[in-house]
Amino acid sequence: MTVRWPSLQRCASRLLPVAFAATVISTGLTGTVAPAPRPVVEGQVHTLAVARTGPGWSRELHTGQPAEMVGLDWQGRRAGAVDVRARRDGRWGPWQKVEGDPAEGPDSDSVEGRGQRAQRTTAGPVWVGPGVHDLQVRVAEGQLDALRMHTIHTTEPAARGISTAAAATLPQPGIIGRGAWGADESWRSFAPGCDGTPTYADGVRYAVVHHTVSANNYSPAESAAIVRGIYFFHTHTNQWCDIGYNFLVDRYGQVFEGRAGGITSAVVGAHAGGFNTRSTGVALIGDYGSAGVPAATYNSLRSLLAWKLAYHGVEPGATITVIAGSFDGARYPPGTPVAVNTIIGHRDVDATSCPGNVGYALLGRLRADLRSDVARVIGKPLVVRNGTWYLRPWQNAGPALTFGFGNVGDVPLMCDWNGDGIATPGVYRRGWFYLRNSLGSGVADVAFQYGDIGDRPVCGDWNGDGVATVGVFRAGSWYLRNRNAGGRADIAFPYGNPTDVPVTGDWDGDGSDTPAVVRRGMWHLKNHFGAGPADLVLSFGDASDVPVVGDWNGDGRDTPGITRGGQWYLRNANASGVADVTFPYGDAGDVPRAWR
Ligand SMILES: [Ca+2]
Ligand SMILES: [Ca+2]
Ligand SMILES: [Ca+2]
Ligand SMILES: [Ca+2]
Repeated sequence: MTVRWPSLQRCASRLLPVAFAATVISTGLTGTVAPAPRPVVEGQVHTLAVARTGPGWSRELHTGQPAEMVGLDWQGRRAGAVDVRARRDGRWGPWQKVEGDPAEGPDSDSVEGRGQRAQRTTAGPVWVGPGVHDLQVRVAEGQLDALRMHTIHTTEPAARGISTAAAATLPQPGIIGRGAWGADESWRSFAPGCDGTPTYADGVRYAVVHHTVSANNYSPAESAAIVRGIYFFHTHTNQWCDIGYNFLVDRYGQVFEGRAGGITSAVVGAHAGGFNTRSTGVALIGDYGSAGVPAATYNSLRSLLAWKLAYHGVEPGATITVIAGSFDGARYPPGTPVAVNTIIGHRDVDATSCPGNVGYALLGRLRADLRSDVARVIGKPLVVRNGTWYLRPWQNAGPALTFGFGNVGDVPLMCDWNGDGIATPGVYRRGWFYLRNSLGSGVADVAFQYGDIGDRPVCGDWNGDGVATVGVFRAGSWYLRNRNAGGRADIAFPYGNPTDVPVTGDWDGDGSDTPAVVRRGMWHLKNHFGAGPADLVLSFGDASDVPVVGDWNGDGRDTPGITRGGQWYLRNANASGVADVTFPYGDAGDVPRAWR
């Protein structure tokens, strides 16, 4: 059987598979995979022709080493396509079209974009099924010089247990790490100029969705072998320093870590020429030119991007301006400002049809879904200035909701006083708390006396019942109430020095808020109430910064932030390190808080 495909269905790796009769499993397969024996991945290079070949040329090849994936390359930066088919049990399977893609790859001024590798065009790799020894190749399009075939033997070593990720707010989805899918880390220094060191950008601003254009007829157990095959091809044939994509999602909803460097970091990939810096590239394993995207794939892509974009403070669906990097054959010359959505398909920035017409058509729904996913749960900045509150709808964008509550000199608080899931304002004024249960100007819904002049007020859900209540910090001791009413402290203990800044948060995500003190840029976190040492000490900010706590990425854990002269620096981990998100909002002298 010969199936012809419209040439529009190209993509990043230019593989056009034929069969896509996969059985889609809709139950949650997303999860983590236990470490397994090191899998086998081996490659062979076969010279098919030393001179120029064109349409009509074909050749059969017997490989001693079994092959599961096949890629090709030829001399020069030149478009072309090759059909490949495999013989199994004495019968030839259908032809698969494999297209060369000059649009995929690293920016040309990067280490992996320079040199000899740019002089050849690569195509693939495509999945041909397990244990193939006999292959046939024919040129479908183009005049191809010095055509070579790369066969990749990539086996699945053992069955692996898959556990389902726990649901919370915007939790990190189960991601199969490089160790779990069997990445051979030595390949990151295989190509000339590659020393295994990832390249980082100063943040992630948008996501680029791809499809691998490899076949759709693989089993869940074969996905890791496909990822290893793509990794092998990208490092050994394309001569990149790692797999091009930052993440890969299979037809069954399994998510794989792509390029090394840390899933929470802004790792620069090689997936969208000229647009690799400050983007994260996610490849759907399969061909979505005409085949539908399985629900499991969509759901995992949605969970992955909700988590990843929230981590970097990206507003889903917003339009931003990015600057095109250098890339040979680029759609936009280097330095061109390009307006892009924060969730785009590869075709939006490069000359490619990636991620396929069906994949591309899903992006509108994906943007809307992610917008509501993320807006609901992330911590957003607010500042209070002379009794006026300015609440921003996104971390780095949007007009503020503005209203007055309290007076100059009041200490602002932002907590969920009635347990309806929405934080609203409160102020502390000389031993009195004034709490409001809605956003907007108006009188206090609750007012009571608790504490004394000079105390520093705090709020939080100390007992995990969903309702936030007040407390005060006085001379190194904490006095916490479990009701929003006057009376004696329910919890009292010494913790910190009188000059420390008291803050509170759910540092461990267990649903209850606990204290911390900030002392000259050092955060001393406690996960329970009582005297004694901190559970965790981390460094974030300087002595003159103003601490502000929030669940900035909506994953259920509060983490540090600081403001410094109107600039916000947010961290999404309770560990020392640099800011994950930074943006300007407000002025020096404003009191910063988080809301959601
Ligand atoms: Ca509330
Ligand atoms: Ca409570
Ligand atoms: Ca907690
Ligand atoms: Ca968080």
